[in-house]
Amino acid sequence: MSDVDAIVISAIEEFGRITDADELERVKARFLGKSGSLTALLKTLGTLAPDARREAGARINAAKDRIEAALDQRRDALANAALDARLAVEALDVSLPGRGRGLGGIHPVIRTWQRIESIFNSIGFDVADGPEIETDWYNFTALNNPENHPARSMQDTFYVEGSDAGGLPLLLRTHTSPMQVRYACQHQPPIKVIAPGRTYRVDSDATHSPMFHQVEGLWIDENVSFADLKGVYTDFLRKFFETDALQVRFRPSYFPFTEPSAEIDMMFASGPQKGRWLEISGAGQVHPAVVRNFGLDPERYIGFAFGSGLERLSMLRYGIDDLRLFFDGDLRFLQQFR
Ligand code: 2U9
Repeated sequence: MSDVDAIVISAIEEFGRITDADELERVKARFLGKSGSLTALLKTLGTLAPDARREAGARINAAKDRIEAALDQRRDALANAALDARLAVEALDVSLPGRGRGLGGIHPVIRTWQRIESIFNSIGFDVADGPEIETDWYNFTALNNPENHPARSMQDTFYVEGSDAGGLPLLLRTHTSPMQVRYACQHQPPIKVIAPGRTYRVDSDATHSPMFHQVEGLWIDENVSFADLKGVYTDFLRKFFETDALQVRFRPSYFPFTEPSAEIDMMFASGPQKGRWLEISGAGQVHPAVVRNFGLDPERYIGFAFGSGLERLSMLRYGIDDLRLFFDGDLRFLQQFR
């Protein structure tokens, strides 16, 4: 075997052993580089006679072509192997079923909130909004709550740090009424508004949550009567529960902000709750002292207010028997309202 053949064979052998592309380029130099073995042979050509030089030159060039062909082949093989390895690591099975995104839903209490807004909107009521941290005046004083009323005690109300301009404590609103006070102070009669929202009281057991939702309504004008209250509220209940076969009764009651005041009961004519009076709301004619706090003359302006719990309305509408289900975040419960 000639020197030239031996070089070609050893190049092909070495290339075959190499598994790294950079290493392959380094080994290539040992054969074809400036001081490579084939280049060394080329340099000896000058010492040969012309015929022998031609023949040896041709053989060396052919060897160079074979080494370069082997090199290309190995380069391709290494590149393919690298690509295969990458594909294996980054494999993506496009035939797998997608994970999907869980479809969210509206919480049942918020559904009730939305239904109530749309029912009252349809009969001309505006919707008020306002802060959850309130001043003593908007939450109590403006609503004719006497100084010694238990609602004002630490046991019943969450007080927060800080105080208003008059040095009175700030608190988490105990009802949505302060939103209506703010609204009434900023608008001229007719004042026709509902105020839905979160409210807070120091109360926590099977039937009370420290945070719950209320909707209150207020209609003040020159001639709004208790009969209007009965009509509006009965109409609301029939729309909300989607039945006209629903009876409503008013029982005398007491609230500092209304006079006279009433508890509203309702009775379904069919279904599992049929035939039982159910307490649903409080209401009354707005107290003249409260009307005066809006900056209005109670001799001229009169009207009614009502207040209902959104959890209570939701429980009756959906047949839910435990208040805590609304606050547990249990998907088995919530998914039923998607
Ligand atoms: C203004 C004047 C009067 C709102 C009213 C009630 C009666 C009432 C309770 C029902 C169940 C609250 O969620 S509950 O615990 N509410 O009984 N609320 S009258 O009276 C107002 C409101 C605003 C300016």
